[in-house]
Amino acid sequence: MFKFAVTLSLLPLLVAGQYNYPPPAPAPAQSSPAAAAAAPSAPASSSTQVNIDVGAGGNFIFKPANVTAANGTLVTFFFPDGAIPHSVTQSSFADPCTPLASGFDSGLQNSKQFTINITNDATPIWFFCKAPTHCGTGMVGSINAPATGNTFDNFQAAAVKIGANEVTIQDSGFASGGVGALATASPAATVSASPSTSSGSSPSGGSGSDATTLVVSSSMGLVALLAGLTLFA
Ligand SMILES: *[C@@H]1O[C@H](CO)[C@@H](O)[C@H](O)[C@H]1NC(C)=O
Ligand SMILES: *[C@@H]1O[C@H](CO)[C@@H](O)[C@H](O)[C@H]1NC(C)=O
Ligand SMILES: *[C@@H]1O[C@H](CO)[C@@H](O)[C@H](O)[C@H]1NC(C)=O
Ligand SMILES: [Cu+2]
Repeated sequence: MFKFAVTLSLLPLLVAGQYNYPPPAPAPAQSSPAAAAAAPSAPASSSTQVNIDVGAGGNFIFKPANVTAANGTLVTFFFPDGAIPHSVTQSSFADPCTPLASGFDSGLQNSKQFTINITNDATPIWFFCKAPTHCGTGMVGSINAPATGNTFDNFQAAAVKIGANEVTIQDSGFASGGVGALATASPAATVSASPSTSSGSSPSGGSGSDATTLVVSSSMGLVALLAGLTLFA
């Protein structure tokens, strides 16, 4: 009888151990990543525009080639007039010259502009030009690439390493979608010239990207732009 009573008295402890009772305080649940992500902290109305010249100066480059763009930023690529068509085709860090499944693709273009909308600035976006031989000579670009590790420089070096072994990618025109950025409209006739043509930014991007960033909703942004342009004057 005494033994039975002891066994009964242990029951709550056993139950507690098995079902982890009492439950943890609700505080950790409120600060979970899911709850943090759902918090309406990020302004949805960021109206930033970034312009990138495709094949700037007749070279097989994107200019700038490495930019930072927050969620909601519209990144517009300008394809110049000229005999050589280029493309903006999403790829991956691991395979610079291979289209990413469900990635965006402008298709080979001339005299057009093409815009993507950044939807996840926490994910680097890698892209290349699918015109034969262009990627293997380093015609690649990145958005929100990290400063260390998988950097833009390492991405471009990987493309150049592929070099003449680049596999020719068939052009099937515009593909909507994208990972980390969305393309919703096919390339359209150019309606505004890219200001980056005269910015003198370096081909590899870097600090030059600041000069082509227009924060349209903020006068501070314009001041920053003017300051950036002054640096190149
Ligand atoms: C860009 O995408 C965001 C959602 O990710 C949306 O709220 C915004 O309206 C889009 N901007 C344009 C110009 O389509
Ligand atoms: C941008 O959007 C992505 C996807 O919703 C989110 O994971 C990320 O935290 C957002 N970035 C910022 C700075 O809010
Ligand atoms: C590319 O841009 C990122 C910011 O998005 C910056 O941190 C990085 O240093 C740049 N890399 C190169 C090689 O310019
Ligand atoms: Cu090209």
